[in-house]
Amino acid sequence: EFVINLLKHPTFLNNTYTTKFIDTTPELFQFKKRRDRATKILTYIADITVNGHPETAGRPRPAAVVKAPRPPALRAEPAMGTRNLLEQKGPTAVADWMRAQTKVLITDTTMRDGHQSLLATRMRSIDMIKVAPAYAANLPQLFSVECWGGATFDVAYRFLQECPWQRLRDLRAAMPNLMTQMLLRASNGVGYTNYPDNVVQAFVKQAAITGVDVFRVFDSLNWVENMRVAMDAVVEAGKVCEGTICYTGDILDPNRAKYDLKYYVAMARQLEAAGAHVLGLKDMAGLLKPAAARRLVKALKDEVGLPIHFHTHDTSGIAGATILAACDAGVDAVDAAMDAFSGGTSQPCLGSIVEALRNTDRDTGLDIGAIREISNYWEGVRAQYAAFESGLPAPASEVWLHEMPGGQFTNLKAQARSLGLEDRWHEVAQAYADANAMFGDIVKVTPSSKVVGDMALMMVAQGLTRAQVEDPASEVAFPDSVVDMMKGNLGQPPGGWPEALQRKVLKGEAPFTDRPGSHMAPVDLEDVRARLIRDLTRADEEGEDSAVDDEDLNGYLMYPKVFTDYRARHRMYGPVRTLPTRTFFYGMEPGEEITAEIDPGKTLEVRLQTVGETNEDGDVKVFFELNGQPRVIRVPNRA
Ligand code: BTN
Ligand code: 3PY
Ligand code: ZN
Repeated sequence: EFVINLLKHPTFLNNTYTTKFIDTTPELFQFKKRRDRATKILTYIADITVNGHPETAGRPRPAAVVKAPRPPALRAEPAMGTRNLLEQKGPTAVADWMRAQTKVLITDTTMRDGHQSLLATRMRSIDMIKVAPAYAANLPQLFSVECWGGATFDVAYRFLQECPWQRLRDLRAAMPNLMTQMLLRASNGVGYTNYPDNVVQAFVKQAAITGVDVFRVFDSLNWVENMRVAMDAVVEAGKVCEGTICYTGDILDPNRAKYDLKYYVAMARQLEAAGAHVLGLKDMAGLLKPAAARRLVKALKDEVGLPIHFHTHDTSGIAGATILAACDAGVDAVDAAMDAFSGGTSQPCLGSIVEALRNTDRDTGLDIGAIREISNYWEGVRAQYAAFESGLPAPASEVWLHEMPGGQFTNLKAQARSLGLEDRWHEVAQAYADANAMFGDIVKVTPSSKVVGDMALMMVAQGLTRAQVEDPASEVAFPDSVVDMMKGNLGQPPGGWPEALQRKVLKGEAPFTDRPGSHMAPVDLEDVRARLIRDLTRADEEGEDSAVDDEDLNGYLMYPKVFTDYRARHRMYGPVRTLPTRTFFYGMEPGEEITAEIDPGKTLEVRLQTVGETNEDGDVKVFFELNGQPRVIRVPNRA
């Protein structure tokens, strides 16, 4: 085993072996028993088979007949697409090209917002990577594929035990002709709080290097001041900067005058002046009604020179009409999810939009047959995630009561469930509306939406009304996220925070009113890296796997504990991202056989023979065949 590890060491493979080798790589010469990756993966399968996956316990299970779907056949070599244009002529040329099209351009959101909004963000990379070549070959006319950012970054490390950067790298390689797109929360990165400017800059730079082409940049309070650092970094990287307005309220309702047409046009002008190539119009909750979309898109087209990219959610069931109204008013690009991942809290149905526009002057030109095949694949994928379905059974006009973002809906519902409040969901919806009113009617999108959600759950759990929360005489222990927001750490909403509530929450502490990043010291990136390597080395008694590349460093800067927990589990279980989804969440049945390609061309064939009895130490022996050879793995029975 020692010799094999030595031969595989990168230093050796790189031909940089010298006599100093023993001095510089002492970890190879500690004769400690080291488990190979196959053993680690078998340990994971054995553990899940015996103990179950903590995330699927007590949840609906995919039917036994549900098999991993096969991706569609490739119809042609990938034709030139938007990515080629970006590479050859740059982001301004992409924007000019968008404006010159009569067709409506389409972004497919299935790999990001689709599953974020329907399956609590739990889709695994392997299910995306398998179908990505079919996108490149069969749908080369797509404007972009949204496949990164938002909640997917955190969830990949935290719950799926995989590296989000590797997902991006693999998707980028599989779709060389299509622009990839990410959702970036401006100075909140892909996290829930403000990061120092140089952390945001480093993150954008790395995302561009690893493979993001279009950055949709928004701020959770629509504060353009807090978007500039991220937007500048995108422009600097030579990628498409989609400066984005988050839509809330109702421009047709005189009682919601805070967010009127003038407000949105003024913000669009600010984003144009800030250097956006494209104007994003992000209706994260699906509140924009068809008549309002007609007015808003027309005004933005008339008053601003940028192409407009519209994003909405179908929670109400009427978003398809809103998209068609926006198309009538001249919108340049719209977001949709592949049929099997559309509707409800997700985006409207991509295939139906394509059909609705066919043979009109805004015909998308997309191949409906190719769309159907890809959607059939997604249908099979979705069936495997039955445990994470918790969305709407039917369209709901209640969205205009609570105004909850589609991407938050399933997550908040899962949080409510874990607090025993799932059957009181409509009370949570009302409390969410009350909390919003209490905060002064704010834009609700990550992270501000999480703050409103935290407040709402607390109000329902503790039976608190808005009046009680606001009453200066009643003691309320506010959630940390509320204190943070009132302190000014997410920035400033239009008109500022309600002063009385802010005083009560902060208990006399003075809030910030400037840009949070302006009073955060830059992080010494190389110092953080050195300390992280030291910590990982110390935590790993086997003395391997403590390398920290730029992607790792940026992951750690976003989510320090989530990242180090991920690395600790990775040492234990190996590259479990390569397992089929059913195996990852449910383990294996006796007699079942699966494969896992742990490296290109290196495939493990795993057969589960039987699961033994639990011995007096509480351990279970699990009997496998690995590439035809018997292997026994012992795991604790924690059930
Ligand atoms: C998490 O929820 O922490 C991520 C899922 C991986 C946890 C692993 S799965 C095998 C083992 N059994 C558990 O209960 N936890 C770990
Ligand atoms: C996110 O930031 O994750 C969102 O989806 C906001 O809509
Ligand atoms: Zn969305």
